[in-house]
Formats: sequence, C-alpha cells, structure tokens
Amino acid sequence: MTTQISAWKDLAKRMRCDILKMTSEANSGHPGGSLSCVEILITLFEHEMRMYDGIEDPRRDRFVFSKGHAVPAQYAYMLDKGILAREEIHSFRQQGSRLQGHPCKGKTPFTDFNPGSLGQGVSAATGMALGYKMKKADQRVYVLIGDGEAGEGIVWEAASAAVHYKLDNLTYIVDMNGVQLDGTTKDIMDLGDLHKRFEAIGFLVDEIDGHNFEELVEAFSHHEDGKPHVILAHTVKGKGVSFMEGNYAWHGKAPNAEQLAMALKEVEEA
Ligand SMILES: Cc1ncc(C[n+]2csc(CCOP(=O)(O)OP(=O)(O)O)c2C)c(N)n1
Repeated sequence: MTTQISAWKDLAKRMRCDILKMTSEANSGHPGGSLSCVEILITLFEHEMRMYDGIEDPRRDRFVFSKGHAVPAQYAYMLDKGILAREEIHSFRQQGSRLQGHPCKGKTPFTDFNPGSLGQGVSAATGMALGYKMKKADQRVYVLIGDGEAGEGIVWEAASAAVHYKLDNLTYIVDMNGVQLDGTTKDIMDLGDLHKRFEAIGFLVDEIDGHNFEELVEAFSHHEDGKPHVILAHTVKGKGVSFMEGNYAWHGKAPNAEQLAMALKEVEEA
C-alpha cells in the first residue's frame, strides 16, 4: 500500500499540473474545485471502482461527476492514463471538442451523466442505484457532490429516496472544501452539521481528510447492508497552489501565464 500511495501522490501532482495548464490555456474553467478533488478521484478510479476491462465495460461501476464544473480533474486523470490523447489537453472548452466545460455523455469518455445544473447528478445517481437494485445487478454508483451544491433541495430529496429504497450500492462523496462560487459555503448557505443531517436521515456516514489516501481507502471500505453511504471529505479549495487555496476568487478564474508558472513550480516542488 505504501508504494501504491507514493505513486498516487505523484499522479496527483501531474493531475494538478494538467488542471492548471488546461484552464490557463483555455483562459476559462474552474481550477479551485478541480484541485480540491484530485485525491478523491484517484482513490475512486484507481482503487475503489470495479472497472473490469475498462471504461467501456458495461459491468463496471458508475460515477457521476455532479459538481461537473470541476471536471478538469477527471480530464487530467484520463490524459494521464491515455484514455484521452495527450494533445487533447489543448482542446479544453473549445468548440466541438470532447472536453467541454462540463462532460458530455456519449461524447466524453467515462461519462455516465451530463452535469451542469448542480444537484441533478445526485438525483440521477440515486436513480441509477435504484435501477441496479431493481434489476438485481451488481453495479455500485458513486457521485461527487460539492458542499455548495449540497445546498440544493434536490440533493435532500434524493438522499431521502436513497434511504427509503435501502440503496447500499450508492456512495455520495461530498467535497467539503468550504468555499463555493463567491464566498464560503457557511456565509452563502450554512448547511449546519452535514454529518448529523445525513446520519439523521439514515445514511452510513464517514468524515475524513479528503487529501489523505489512507483515510479515503479506509472510508470507501465501509459498508452497511441496507444503508446508503456518504463520505464527507474535508479538502482545501485550490489545494497545492498557495495563492489559490481557500480563495473563492479562483472558483471560476483561470491563471494567466505568469500565475501558471508560479503555480506549476509550487506543485512540482511540493
Ligand atoms: C443549479 C445551479 N445553480 C447555480 C450554479 C452555478 N454554480 C456553478 S459552480 C457553483 C458553486 C459550487 O460550489 P461547490 O458545490 O462548493 O463546488 P466546488 O467548491 O467544489 O467547486 C455555482 C453556484 C449551477 N451550476 N447550478
């Protein structure tokens, strides 16, 4: 496991560099929330999800990127793994490209849902998990949610349904970076104690450091028959770049050439 984690840490650095490069070149996109979810995605894709023969395998587990504006993190993973050709990094947010600002099912590889309107991915993922249960199929469903996104009412409607239908094949991961579009999550829509809220409606709840691979692996291993699972993963928005960390200004702004050079240096030297 130690060797594995050291390789994942290197992968995380490469992904952070690609996130910064693609948003900078496009001069648009969402670096802050992309940088915060890198370790979550690596643990999911490299360890937790059963992929069998790869992303085209219909038996594989499903992933919904509900906070879809942060998809540069998934593109960076796919570029690193060769699922996307290296030169596609230059096509991010270009017209006609497979790498749009939000992923597009049927066009973007490894995409099970078209996100964009926050909250809807949670509902879709919950429906997918219910469908697999009804078919007595083996797939598990994972959905990545922003903590700002968790203020959407549809999230709680879906969560209640997940408990009602005993969807123990469903895992919500909340990227708890504490910052959303133009301020802190607490200032814009204080959600109170998410741990208690999810527990109260009947979820199995874990609360961890979302940049710590050991804690992520451990949390994903938890399961309780008949209960959906939520992992509240505490992260830092803009993780790895000091001038972006915790700063809402970098939610939806790309670094210019000078800022990119500074950011890459920091990530590479960390
Ligand atoms: C329904 C809906 N309302 C508003 C937006 C605009 N919007 C895009 S990202 C964002 C903030 C999301 O914050 P959070 O979920 O915390 O994401 P993260 O910080 O992880 O990037 C908002 C309000 C949207 N995409 N969908």
